[in-house]
Amino acid sequence: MNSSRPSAQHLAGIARRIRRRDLDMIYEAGAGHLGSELSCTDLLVALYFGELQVDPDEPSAPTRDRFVLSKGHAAGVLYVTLAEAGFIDPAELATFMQPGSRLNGHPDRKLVPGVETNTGPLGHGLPVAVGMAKAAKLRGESWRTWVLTGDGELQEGSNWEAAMAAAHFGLDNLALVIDHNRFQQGAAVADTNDLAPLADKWRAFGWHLHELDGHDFDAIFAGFDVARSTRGRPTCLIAHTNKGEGISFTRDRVAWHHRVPTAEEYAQARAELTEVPS
Ligand SMILES: Cc1ncc(C[n+]2csc(CCOP(=O)(O)OP(=O)(O)O)c2C)c(N)n1
Ligand SMILES: [Mg+2]
Repeated sequence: MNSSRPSAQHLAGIARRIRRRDLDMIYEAGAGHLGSELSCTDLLVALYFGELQVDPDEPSAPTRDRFVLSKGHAAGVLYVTLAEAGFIDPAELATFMQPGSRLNGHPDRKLVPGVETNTGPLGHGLPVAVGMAKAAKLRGESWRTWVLTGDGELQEGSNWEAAMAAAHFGLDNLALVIDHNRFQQGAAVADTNDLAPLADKWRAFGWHLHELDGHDFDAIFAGFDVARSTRGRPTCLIAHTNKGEGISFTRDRVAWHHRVPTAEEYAQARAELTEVPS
């Protein structure tokens, strides 16, 4: 474990703040993917505040680590995280999904500093990330590429072509994090087009496989360390998460994939997301 990383308690405070601002933003905008965003908040916090070598003052530095949010429908929580990390002004979050805003429902790399590639159509983040990691290898550069997909997203065949290529090229500078919350849009993944046995599939495709609790910062960092120390092949981290994590009545409820809270629901959710006592 990298001892220079912030404590789990500190990161839990950041994650709580991000969940709260994300909830506010979706309520104010009247749109967004609340369940999808709460599901991956802890993973984003671990990446941006404990792993990625990125600099908000130089977001295009050639040697930065690359992060691709392949599940682009969770753009809102990426924007809140980028604001918390200093890439964009927090005041701008009030423009989320408004006409003329840079903060669209899906992220745009030409508009938002820190966004590495446009996503939204599922199944394209991993293929793009394979290209990034291959480019780093060709140039002999040591930056790393990280990509976060949904689990339902893995039903897209493009992921499996990319998985095959990444193993073929021996891309040990590439790590895939799967937000395995067991739900997609409108239904459970297992009832739609089952991925099981998911871990065996990645092993069969030549990846190093590690499973972790996607809401436990120590476990997430242990997984990141596995990815960084694996040689000769890419690493897949299956992060076991809960869709809607952090608010009691959105957790594991598929309806909250993209539902907007009523005034009463918003008040209850806001009360649950109080400050973490220091
Ligand atoms: C190619 C494509 N098909 C359909 C959609 C519509 N869509 C947006 S989110 C979603 C479900 C994604 O589920 P999952 O990957 O499990 O993400 P989660 O929200 O659970 O993290 C779908 C089908 C899309 N964005 N792209
Ligand atoms: Mg899912």
